[in-house]
Amino acid sequence: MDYSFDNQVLELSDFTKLFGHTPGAVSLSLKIALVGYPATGKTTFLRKFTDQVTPPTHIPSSTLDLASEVIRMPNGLVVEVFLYDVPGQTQYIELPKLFANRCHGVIYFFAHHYAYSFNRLEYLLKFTEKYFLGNCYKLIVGNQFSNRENEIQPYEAYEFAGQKGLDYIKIDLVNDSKVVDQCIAYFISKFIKEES
Ligand SMILES: Nc1nc2c(ncn2[C@@H]2O[C@H](COP(=O)(O)OP(=O)(O)OP(=O)(O)O)[C@@H](O)[C@H]2O)c(=O)[nH]1
Ligand SMILES: [Mg+2]
Repeated sequence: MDYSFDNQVLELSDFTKLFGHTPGAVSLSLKIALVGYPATGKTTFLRKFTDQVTPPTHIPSSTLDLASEVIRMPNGLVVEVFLYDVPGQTQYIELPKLFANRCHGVIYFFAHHYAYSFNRLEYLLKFTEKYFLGNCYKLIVGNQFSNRENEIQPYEAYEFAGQKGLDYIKIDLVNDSKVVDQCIAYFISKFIKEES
């Protein structure tokens, strides 16, 4: 099993970023929160999405960070994506505030080389469930650091996600340049399918 996205997501991830002001062009706004234990790759994910940069060292995030991009999908739809980078250290303080407004998607991060970050997902899922307003799509993302040995194997994460009725994707933020766009396209595909 390769734990990658399906064809529809792969097609949708072939989107174009629109730079500059696009008044009136946006037909859908999506708010996606990045949550998970410290040092699992949330800020790296955000930086990859906005400026294709991989932070070289772990500087723990201390405040909620927000980035947005306007993208044109292959089908012409223009979507504004807001990514909220929730600091691992203060997530239980930040999340209730963040979820006071509707969030359309949550990415739950763990790192494959660090079992504790995976074991905490159960609690984090329960914690966030309490605050959702409306339907919120969820994705479990296992960040595989190519320079570290796995403590959690992909099949374990796949089984855990299955028990929760969720999808799991294995990513490598350093070596796979398309994976961030694919995660974003995953939420857009869910939203288009089930809410339109
Ligand atoms: N090798 C490798 N390193 C990665 C990957 N993703 C992130 N890193 C590194 O892991 C470290 C931590 O990543 P961050 O993105 O800062 O982690 P975070 O989840 O934002 O952590 P907090 O802000 O403390 O919650 C950084 O040094 C990144 O360069 C990956 O896919 N592969
Ligand atoms: Mg961070």
